[in-house]
Amino acid sequence: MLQESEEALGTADQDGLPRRALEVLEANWRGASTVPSPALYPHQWSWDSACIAIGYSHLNQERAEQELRSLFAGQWRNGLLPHIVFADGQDYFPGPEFWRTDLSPDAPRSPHTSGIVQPPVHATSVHQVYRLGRDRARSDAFLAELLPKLEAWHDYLYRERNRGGDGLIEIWHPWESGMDNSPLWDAVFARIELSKDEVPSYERIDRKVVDPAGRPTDAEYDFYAYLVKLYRDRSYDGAPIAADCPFVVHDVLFNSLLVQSNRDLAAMAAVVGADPERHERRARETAAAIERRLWNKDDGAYLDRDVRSGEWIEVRAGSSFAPLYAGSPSPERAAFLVARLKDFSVPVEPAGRAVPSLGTEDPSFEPIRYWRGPVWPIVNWVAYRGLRRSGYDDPAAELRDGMLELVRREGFWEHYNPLTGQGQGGRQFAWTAGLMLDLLAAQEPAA
Ligand code: 9WN
Repeated sequence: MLQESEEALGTADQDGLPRRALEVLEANWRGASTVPSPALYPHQWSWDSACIAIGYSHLNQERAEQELRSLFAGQWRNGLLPHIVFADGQDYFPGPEFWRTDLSPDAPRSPHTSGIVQPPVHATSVHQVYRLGRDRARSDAFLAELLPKLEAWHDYLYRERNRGGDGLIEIWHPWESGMDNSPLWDAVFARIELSKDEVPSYERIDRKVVDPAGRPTDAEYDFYAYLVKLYRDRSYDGAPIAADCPFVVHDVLFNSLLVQSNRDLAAMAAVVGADPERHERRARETAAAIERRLWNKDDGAYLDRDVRSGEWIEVRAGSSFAPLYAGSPSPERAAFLVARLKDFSVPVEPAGRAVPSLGTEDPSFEPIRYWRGPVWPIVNWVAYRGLRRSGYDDPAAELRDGMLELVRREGFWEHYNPLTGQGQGGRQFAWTAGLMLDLLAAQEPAA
């Protein structure tokens, strides 16, 4: 299959990158789903799995479908798609005993899951897996099975997280953004007074597994744990959490991914003869709300907003270019953003560029510490697709070449140092492999 896959991607000259990516995915495969990285993250993560399936969509239909099926096995009765589906007996904080999602009547009894969400890239993933599937009968069955689950997932977001009713969806935990300790959240945390007795006791495992210099701080983990306790104390009931949660954010990346997922959902609904209108309308509404409420004209940037304080979050993160991916900016705004992206990105020798998670000139920039500077594959994949959809093929190719160069040189790491290119964080990282397979496929001229 490997040789076949290199031929399928037309990339046999890529220093064996497709084969090396597939080896990582194979090593992290646990029979029905893939762990992000063996020691650090020994369970299934939501947006990681969507990206892994995107990678597999080019090469292994069965695996791609199984990855998504396993994830949706953890879906709640109210549609919530949890950010972690737990495997039994693995060390990770916070595990099922900390989440206690059994307190919610909506959570499944099995498998155990977390009680929050991650960025909604799933409909896009399912659609790609469906489109590229070679066994069409199998693809049709997969679509029929996943479509109602995806609809329930989006219905959950538009029902429970749409406070203003205008289609801008809110997140309730930094982990829901997927960008745990980004400086985006510093001002939100600074507003919350946290006394020691509000923080439940817990023990971190991550720092024993990878270099602590690349991980969030203890003070940040106190907030993470405190917020989980807040949900737990409300039995994961949406209304009291919406009323009491001090962390409520309109995030640019989350909403941008959702716009495209709505479009993909609409396209899939049309395939089975269902009405796509609800999904098309949501795509339009959320895109319009991004333009109206997250574009800061004084800064000339898309910025997150702290819903509780009503203030802008004045941090330019790598994720702030995501509206290009959503296709929501006007051509003028897109051109402006593309010019900014060029300055924001860093060179990767010998040829290519990469988008760091935070601008290197930002006073909070740290090249090693997780979401405070390092280059993350997902941020670059979103920027790559955004440039492509907006017609900027050359800068898109530069990002693709930059990412592939980092991986070729260093291997499949969780993230990369934007100043040196060094691989960092967790090793043998699955969604890095998945997204690189997608970028490799994108090198092929359109058929
Ligand atoms: C918490 C699995 C996940 C990614 C996130 C990344 C990190 C978890 C953690 O790892 O978050 O969900 O324990 O730090 O920030 O984007 O999905 O790879």
